[in-house]
Amino acid sequence: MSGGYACLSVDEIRSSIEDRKTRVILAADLFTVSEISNMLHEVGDHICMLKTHVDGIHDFHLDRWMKEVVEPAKDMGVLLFEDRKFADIGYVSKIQMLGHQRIAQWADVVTAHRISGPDIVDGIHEAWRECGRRGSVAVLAQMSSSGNLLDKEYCRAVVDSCREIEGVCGFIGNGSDPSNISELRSLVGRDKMILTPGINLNSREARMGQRYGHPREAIAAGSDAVIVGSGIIRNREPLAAAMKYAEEASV
Ligand code: 6AU
Repeated sequence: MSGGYACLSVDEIRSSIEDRKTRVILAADLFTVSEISNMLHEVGDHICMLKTHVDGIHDFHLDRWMKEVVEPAKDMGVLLFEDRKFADIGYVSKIQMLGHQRIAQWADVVTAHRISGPDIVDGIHEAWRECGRRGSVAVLAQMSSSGNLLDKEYCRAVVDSCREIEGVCGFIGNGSDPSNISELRSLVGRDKMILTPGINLNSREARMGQRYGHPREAIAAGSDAVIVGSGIIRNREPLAAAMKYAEEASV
């Protein structure tokens, strides 16, 4: 318990990843519930979490979402990771968790920025508690996009202020540069996770300021799991691509 709420612990999340035998988190940046459901069914055996941006889904409908995405993912043992990047005050983050997409009802992990203060973590957990559920927050310590403002000093302040918070399972670290991951790991220690976007076997696929690194280098530098979107979902053969990323990200 922390701040009066029960959390999904780092150990529980790490053991769920181990059970799945893959360190690939799928960034399912697709536009309809069916596309996401179909992708989950296609590559589900090779991923440990399904990362979503529900606010980007054109036909989002909660009943369909629960039936076609959440229930199958749970049956597979795949954790649901909503990358909402909460950044508001604690109370507003809570109401966003409980808003029309009902993130608190189905997400196991959500992302948040630390910029507004540590109460954002409490707000998010209050929403889970009101739904009778547990989850955990991954806080952005670095970003993969070029020109971002999360510099070394900010990164250190994020880690120092969140390392002891039980409701935080870990940090988002930049996969496009393995030295960023090594530095983050030395700040974080072993007790929290590092989840790593900005991963693609083909760095030329980067667009709109995204930057990419290699999955094997990110894991070797200390990442717990890599977040892969385009490398799998835009591949002509998503299943073969997911298998390849899972193999490259194995230790
Ligand atoms: O592999 P991509 O480039 O197609 O997709 C990358 C995914 C997207 C981004 O929202 C997300 O990773 N992402 C994140 C997070 C928190 O996951 C942080 C970041 O710094 N960069 C980034 O691309 O769904």
